[in-house]
Amino acid sequence: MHSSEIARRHTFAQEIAREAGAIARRYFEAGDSIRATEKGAHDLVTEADLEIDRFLIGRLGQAFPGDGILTEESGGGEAANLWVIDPIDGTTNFSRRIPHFAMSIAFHAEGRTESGVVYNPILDEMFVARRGFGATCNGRSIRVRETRGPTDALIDAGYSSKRPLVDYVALVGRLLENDFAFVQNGSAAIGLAQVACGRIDGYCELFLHSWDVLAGLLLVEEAGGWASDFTADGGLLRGNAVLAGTPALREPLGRILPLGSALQARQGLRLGG
Ligand code: LIP
Repeated sequence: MHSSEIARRHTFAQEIAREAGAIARRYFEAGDSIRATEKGAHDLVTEADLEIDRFLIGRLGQAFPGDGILTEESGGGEAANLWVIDPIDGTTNFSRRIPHFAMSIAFHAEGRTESGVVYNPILDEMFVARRGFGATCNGRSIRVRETRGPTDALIDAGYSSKRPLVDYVALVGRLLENDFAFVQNGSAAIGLAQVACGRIDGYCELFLHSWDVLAGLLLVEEAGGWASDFTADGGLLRGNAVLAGTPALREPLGRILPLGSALQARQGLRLGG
């Protein structure tokens, strides 16, 4: 795709992320409780997720009728030019009015992510990356942190109920055994954006979908970090484990979650015990 066509989509993604953010803020700031439905254990959807999903699909369908769209709430399939969207990443936080959630919008063309936008509408933080053009937050260039090593590193280790609990316990046990500190903040998109801007040093989770991570992974790469090849082995549609961090942590984090076991994890083979 010609660079000017990618640039047009990159700018548009930021516009609609901000508009979608206004919808989320309306629910977040309204007095009454945010109604949520359980899709599974610790896996919620709210009326705001569905309204924003419809809104983004509508805007993109009008502006780029030939592009494919894959979203958490409406699904979708593969396409040469594909929008990969999570209307609200961190829905549990959102439903509890914890300002740690975001719209995540990625544009994936000919097998790689070209543009990524992660927008936290409550903190009004617009994280943006375009392949080959670096990463920014609210227009200011961002870089990953210069981590010295595990004893200096803070990792966001996301928990997914889609994998055996014993594997998550083993994962955080290995982080602690290897001198890492960890948090679990409930949004992969924001977790990866925080790696990109140097607030934390790494992100790992045993299973996620592409709509949770594609935009965030490009942010990390364009901010000087590294990220696992999430779309390997059909990860774009089937999901995958995710690992990302600062350069100094590539080897120690890779030992804790060997990407091989990522494949094992997706096939339900056990990490722990
Ligand atoms: C969430 C992810 C988070 C994970 C949660 C959930 P959602 O996405 O961002 O990393 O730990 O289980 O999958 O469901 O809020 O879009």
